[in-house]
Amino acid sequence: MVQATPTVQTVPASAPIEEILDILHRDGVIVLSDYATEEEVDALTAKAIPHFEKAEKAEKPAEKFKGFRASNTTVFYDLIGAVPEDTSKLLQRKVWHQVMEEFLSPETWEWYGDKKETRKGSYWLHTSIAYKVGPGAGRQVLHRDSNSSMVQRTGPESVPTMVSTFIAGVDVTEKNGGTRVIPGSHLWPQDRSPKQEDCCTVEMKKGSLGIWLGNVFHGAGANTCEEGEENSLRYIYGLFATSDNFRQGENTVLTNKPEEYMKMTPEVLKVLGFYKGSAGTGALGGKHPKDVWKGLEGYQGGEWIYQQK
Ligand SMILES: O=C(O)CCC(=O)C(=O)O
Ligand SMILES: [Fe+2]
Repeated sequence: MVQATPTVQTVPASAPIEEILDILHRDGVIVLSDYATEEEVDALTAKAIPHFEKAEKAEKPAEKFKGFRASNTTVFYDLIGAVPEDTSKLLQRKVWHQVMEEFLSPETWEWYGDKKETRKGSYWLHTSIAYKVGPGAGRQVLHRDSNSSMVQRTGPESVPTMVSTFIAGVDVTEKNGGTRVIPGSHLWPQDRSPKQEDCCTVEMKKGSLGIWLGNVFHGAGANTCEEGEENSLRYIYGLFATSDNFRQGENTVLTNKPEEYMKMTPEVLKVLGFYKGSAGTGALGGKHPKDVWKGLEGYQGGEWIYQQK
């Protein structure tokens, strides 16, 4: 049997929402062209560049090629904090919200006495991350973003806990390392591992929005451009969403003044939300909030009594 080559479908961001959702249900991935204007993304990139430079200066050489990210890749977290005005505009498009409403707002029901009560969930921003992927960058490991929620996927019946969206800051091509995805892999059994042969490239024009469900396998492609070639730096801006039940019952980091937190021990600060969670979530600029939040500047911490960091 001849295997059909997988492809990613591109439709205008103004296409009927039913069409967009049908494609996403079927393939788990789509590109929406003309999501943002060239001027909007150029303005964002101009403001992002100093933050990339700062991140590059802060990088320890040993960290450069290791871990989850591909080589020759600079990312900075908390894009909405770094470039608030331009980023928030990109979060205001109706279609973005319609997609999240569809995939991250599941209904759940439970017994209250002998009555069944149904509640509908909602979504919120998980992370906003800016990426600059340069010539020589290698392929990133194929992965599912939903794993950052640490809810065990069991198979096609597991709903995504995240949806990943990326605005193209330049024309994204196979040559500059466009993300490799496996359409349909959101419906795979859990024992099937991803292979590069199953992938195709998310190619998109500047200003497009690539969307994939958090349970779709994907990973950055290799950037085979020469230094200085047009579009050799692949700028993309990730706006990741998650179901809004992944949070504390009370927003405890807002309940006290900084001077009160300064007196608290590390284990108390941990349960209040000043440390990243076990999956890396709850970070501030990618770090433990207690290390970077201004209100805790100079915090000495003291002893961990009940648990280790
Ligand atoms: O760089 C890319 O194209 C994809 C990045 C990615 O998959 C991620 O950060 O989770
Ligand atoms: Fe990813």
